[in-house]
Amino acid sequence: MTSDVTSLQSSPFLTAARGGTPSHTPVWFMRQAGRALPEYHKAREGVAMLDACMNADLITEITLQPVRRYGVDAAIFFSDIVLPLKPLGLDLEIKPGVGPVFGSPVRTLEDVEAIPDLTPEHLPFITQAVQNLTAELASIGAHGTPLIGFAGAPFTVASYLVEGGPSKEYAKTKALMFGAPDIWDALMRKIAGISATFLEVQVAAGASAVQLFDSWAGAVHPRDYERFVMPYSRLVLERAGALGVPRIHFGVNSASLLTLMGEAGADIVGVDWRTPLEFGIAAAGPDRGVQGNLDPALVFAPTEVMTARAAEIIEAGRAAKGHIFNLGHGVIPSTNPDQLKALTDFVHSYEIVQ
Ligand code: 1CP
Repeated sequence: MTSDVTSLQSSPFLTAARGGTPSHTPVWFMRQAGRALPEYHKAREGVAMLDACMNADLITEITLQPVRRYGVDAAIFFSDIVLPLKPLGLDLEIKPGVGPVFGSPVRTLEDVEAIPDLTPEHLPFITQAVQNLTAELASIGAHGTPLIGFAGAPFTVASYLVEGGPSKEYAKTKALMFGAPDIWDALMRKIAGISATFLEVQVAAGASAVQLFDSWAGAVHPRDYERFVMPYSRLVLERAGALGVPRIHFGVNSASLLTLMGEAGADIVGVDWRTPLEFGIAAAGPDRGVQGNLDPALVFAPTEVMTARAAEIIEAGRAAKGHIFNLGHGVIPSTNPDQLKALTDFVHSYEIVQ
């Protein structure tokens, strides 16, 4: 079956993302492409993560793998939140089992000013991969399958740049935030520009929704979020809003931030699994939809235990302006893909009663 852009707009994912009533609750999984899939390990054999993220053919293949296997309602572009910093010349590696590592952390105004601005010319492989993908995805599913573009929000990307790698306490990041607000402002503006351009390139090439990952924003107090984090995420979401695509905004441990994360400029607020979906719906307010939020560890329970919890989430989601089913954070690498297939089928077959 082939489909056009008009048909794609009536796909369950984009219908729910715009607050409409889809034929079934749409479902996709954060980090659905990647380590849980044997076909991913095969495709990545002998290829470093960042090299995979800069190879249009590999990006296309890896992005399509979970769509083929699970029949999810959306694809998420295979890349990483730090990827745009690589073509800018930063000393970046994504270390297996660790994550993004920067050889020269960014801590002074001179460090910030040395980071060039990102332009679409830095990302030809992204444009190529998105074009390949949207052409392929158009013929998957009754309406075609939408592609979600994504970027890292300034706080979460800053945490890697300032710490030099993954962190638990964000001590150096917060030291800069609280102690050197001028450097912090320059750094956050710089990253906001980079992340917004990354999203613009993906949407210009055919992505039909975007997700801004502020995975670690839950580490800050709401008042600090409002002052030191939200203005910069708003810059990114405003530029994405000008593109006319639905915007999803997600963070982990974000219960106290959900209202602010919505107000930063989201159409859909991502809810992590520690937060009851009803609470997330109330926090997002009547003008925004929600995404989430099954505990990613429930895939390790018997299938009927997992699906019973999924049913509760679908039921709760009916009170929202729109509900996109997802896990409450990324797929755990040791997940059995058969469980995600069973979960997708369950969500699709669960009857919507008006
Ligand atoms: O479905 C998908 O997998 C899409 C691709 C994707 C996405 C959306 C990857 C591939 N990374 C991301 C986003 C991302 N990257 C986030 C936000 C999502 C989240 O909260 O999980 C974050 C925080 C990162 C940073 C990152 N990159 C980490 C986390 C490190 C930490 O601080 O704990 C890790 C482990 C990576 C590497 C990475 N990115 C993606 C994959 C498949 C991997 C593993 C590398 C490999 O396979 O060798």
